[in-house]
Amino acid sequence: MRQLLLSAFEPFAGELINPSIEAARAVAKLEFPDTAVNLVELPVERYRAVDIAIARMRSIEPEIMIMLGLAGGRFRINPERVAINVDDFRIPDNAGNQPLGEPIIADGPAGYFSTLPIQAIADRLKEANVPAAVSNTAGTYLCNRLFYSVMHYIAVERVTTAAGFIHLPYLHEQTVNKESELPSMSLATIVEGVRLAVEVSLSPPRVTTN
Ligand code: PCA
Repeated sequence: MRQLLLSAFEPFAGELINPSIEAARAVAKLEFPDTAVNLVELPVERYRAVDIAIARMRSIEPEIMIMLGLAGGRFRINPERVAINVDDFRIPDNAGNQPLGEPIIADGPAGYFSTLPIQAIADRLKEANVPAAVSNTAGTYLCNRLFYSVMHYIAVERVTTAAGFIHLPYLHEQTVNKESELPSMSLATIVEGVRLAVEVSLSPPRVTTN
């Protein structure tokens, strides 16, 4: 069996839901040929999130790791190109941590690129009428920190996991009662997008342009 690990975050910033958990739970129940889809649900906490994710990676040794998170305000599903070595939290995390302009790993490289077929994922989603685009910034909050930390672990320990991060828009139920105009997507569309991202990651096209 091929092992795939999906990670997702609990709600944060006063929200009651996080599309990443809702979508990951749904996709983890689907069947993919010869593949076990494992799910790790993470707290929105600076240190514990990374510790829990890497502990699961050590035990599962996944061939593919797809990290999911919410980026409220995004219009499309965004496979992220790059993680950067900065913690700069606009708001405190769920444990009250709010680092401002600190490196994630002192003396670590400035950044890491996703090793998922990000352009092929975006293209496949669009083909299926799921709005998607490669994004060139995962921000400087916990999603970027998790993404950077996982890529650093892979680099330093020389494991062969292909890994990357995908940001998701708000769900409709998160925006209907907000005062400002915000983009949102249905859970069904997000689930279909994540399902297709898993499918493409399991059999990437031979030639990919990252
Ligand atoms: N999104 C946040 C962290 C948790 C989540 O789902 C982010 O984009 O950093």
